[in-house]
Amino acid sequence: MTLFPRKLEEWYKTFTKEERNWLIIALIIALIMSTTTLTWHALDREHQVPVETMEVAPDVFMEKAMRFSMEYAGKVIPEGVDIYLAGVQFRWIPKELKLKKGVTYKIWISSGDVLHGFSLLGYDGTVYNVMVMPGMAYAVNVKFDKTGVYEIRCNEYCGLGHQYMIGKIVVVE
Ligand SMILES: [Cu+2]
Repeated sequence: MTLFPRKLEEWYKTFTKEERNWLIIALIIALIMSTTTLTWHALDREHQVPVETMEVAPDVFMEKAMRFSMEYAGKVIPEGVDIYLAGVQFRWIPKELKLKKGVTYKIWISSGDVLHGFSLLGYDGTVYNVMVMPGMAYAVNVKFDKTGVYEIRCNEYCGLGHQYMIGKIVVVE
């Protein structure tokens, strides 16, 4: 079989009407998405996720989270105390955080082993999503305006027990 090079006209065809219309629609969507993203970034500084990052060895962070977990087990975490939350196959340490309503807390999140995801959904539609990489800690500022129980879910597939990786935030008066 012999291959013949194609002529330039065979490669470059002018747009059909449908192709041109789709291109215009795609450009409009891209424009709307970039505008809303930039506007949100400028207007809502408090909900930027994460607000801070730092490098940390997984075992060092795990120890911090374990110590924090033991110190505040069953207790309401006071205002101004930084929270340390570690994701590890297949649980969160601590598995439950008791927080006060209306108080802004800084939660440091990291992983003790593989890649995890921190996903927190609020009743008011607030969503926090952070990718949790081992070796990095991410700070997220959270504030709850309503009491109740909020779930922390791992949103990055991390192994066979991934679906059981559910933490809890209990917000009290
Ligand atoms: Cu997971």
